[in-house]
Amino acid sequence: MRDSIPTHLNNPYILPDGSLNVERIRQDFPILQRKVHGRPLVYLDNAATSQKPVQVIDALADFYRRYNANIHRAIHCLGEEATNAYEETRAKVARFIGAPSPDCIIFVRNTTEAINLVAYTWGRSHIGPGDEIVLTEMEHHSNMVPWQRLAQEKGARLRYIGINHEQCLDLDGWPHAYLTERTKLLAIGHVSNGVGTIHPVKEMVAEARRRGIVTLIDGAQSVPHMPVNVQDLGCDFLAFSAHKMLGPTGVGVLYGRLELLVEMEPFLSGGEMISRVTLEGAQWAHVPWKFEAGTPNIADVIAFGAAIDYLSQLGMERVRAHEMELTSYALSRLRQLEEIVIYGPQDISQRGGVISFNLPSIHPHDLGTLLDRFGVAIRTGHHCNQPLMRRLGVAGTARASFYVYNTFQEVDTLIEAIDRAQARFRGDNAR
Ligand code: C6P
Repeated sequence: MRDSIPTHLNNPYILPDGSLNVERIRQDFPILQRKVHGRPLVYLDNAATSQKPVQVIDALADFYRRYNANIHRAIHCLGEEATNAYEETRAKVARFIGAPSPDCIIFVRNTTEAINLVAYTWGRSHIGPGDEIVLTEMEHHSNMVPWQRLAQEKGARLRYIGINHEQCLDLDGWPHAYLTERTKLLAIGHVSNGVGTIHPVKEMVAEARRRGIVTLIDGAQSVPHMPVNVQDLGCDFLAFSAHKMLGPTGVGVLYGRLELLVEMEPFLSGGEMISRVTLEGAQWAHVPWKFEAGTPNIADVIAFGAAIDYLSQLGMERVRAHEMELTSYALSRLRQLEEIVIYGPQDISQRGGVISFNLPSIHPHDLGTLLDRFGVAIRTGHHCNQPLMRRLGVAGTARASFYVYNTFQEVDTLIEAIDRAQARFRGDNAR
């Protein structure tokens, strides 16, 4: 992959061989300097939320220090600067995911809200009794519960694509067994946050579109980690969160195909989303503002723009290449541990930078607690994937997830910490 990526000689984040200069990147993340329980922090919980570079932190502070004002209303200088910076982030997001226009980008709070927006607006007016919505058993609750509620309200039916022994989608019988003349929506995750599987969403979306079925991709775990282009994927909706891609919390994105957004009803209503209000009723503002009622999260949206700049400077192909190398190394080391069960496909090209595993002798929560004592932060539990965990026959897993600032040395620290946790646990249990 590296050979195809041009090296930018003036880019300090790229090494001469075209890979990420991780040591340089790490200097931008103040939190990586801190210690946890007296040890250097090894942050491997990036699927939950990523850390923030100084460029993002500074952009946030700079807004409040220099040009804090409400947007789209004031004609004063501060209001104009704030509006421009906010709308500039919309344009950056559009370019980042290959959207045809900034008008296709709606700012919300997070992935969860983006999916709910579609369920409440498009879903309410297009799903009726007997209609079918196709999901997978691997969906995060955020791409499952809104559809369960909608189906219940409308008398629609949910169909779930199952999984195979490697926790890939079981596509035997696809598409005929799932996509029928009653199917109205295909809503699927791009990368599983539970086990790291990358799904063949482009091919699945193409089958759905051929049948006139609307498609939604939950990109919470793909947009931060690999090149994602909505025109290439061909999806109607894409949802993702800024906080998982170096940006602040409280900002999410819904990309929507313009024709659909234009005909959709608003989600929340009130100020900012109208063009005219009388005592009798109101007319809506144009897309995307029709979907952004009230004062939005101005500062965080602007700081998200700095996160997009940062990732763009790294190059998403390099981000993906770095995570593949780390994941591959971590898998090779983890596989040497006795009795470990690692979930997800063997083929590294079908995996994101997420490794979910279980050690039969230690409950994942106990492992997580012991690793924390070594400064290693992982996530344990069901990862908002209860149906998937049930399918795997476990209450939860331990999960390490990587990002641009993680190193091979940190993988070694993880393995060493697991070794010591196992030894300690054996000792404790023997007593
Ligand atoms: N997954 C994790 O630790 P929000 O919380 O709205 O920003 O993102 C929700 C969400 C939706 N889809 C997928 C695939 C996700 O991974 C997440 C968030 C976190 O795995 C928190 S549960």
